[in-house]
Amino acid sequence: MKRNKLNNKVAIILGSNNDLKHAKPCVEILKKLKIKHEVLIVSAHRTPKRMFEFAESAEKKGFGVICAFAGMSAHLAGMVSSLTTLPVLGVPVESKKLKGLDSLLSMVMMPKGVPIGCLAIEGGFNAGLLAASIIGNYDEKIKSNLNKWRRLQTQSVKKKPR
Ligand code: RP5
Repeated sequence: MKRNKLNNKVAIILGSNNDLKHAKPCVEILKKLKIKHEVLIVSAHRTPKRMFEFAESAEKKGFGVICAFAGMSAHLAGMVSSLTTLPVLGVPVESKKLKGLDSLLSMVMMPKGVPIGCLAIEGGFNAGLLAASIIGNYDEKIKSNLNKWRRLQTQSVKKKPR
């Protein structure tokens, strides 16, 4: 129970500085829902020790969800998930040559035993919303912010096309 009170932060980790633009929609919705978050560059293959340290300490640092953005042979989300039992949401980044299909398949086909929640290619906004749902399970304020946001979305849908 103690953990529930503390672990209300979302970590957004990027496989590369070049992934930052793809994570912007995630940051945007987390800000809107007033969810504490940190954005960090953690590359599975370029900074493996940093990745290890990040994953091992994430829970202690108050993170409740990890959103991992990576492209191409995108093993970041799976590798981080192998080192923590926090929920890890993987967002496949659109790559130049294969348009993100490489990233998607790398993430979505995690073998049995170490799961990640895989979003759509460029699904950063939904990753933020899903992170809010997870944190909302034990943080009433976030739950209420998310419910309000959903109500506004529903209200914004016109009955007739213009
Ligand atoms: C992955 O490889 C990153 O997530 C990035 O999407 C992709 C290409 O990285 P850069 O060469 O652009 O740094 O590690």
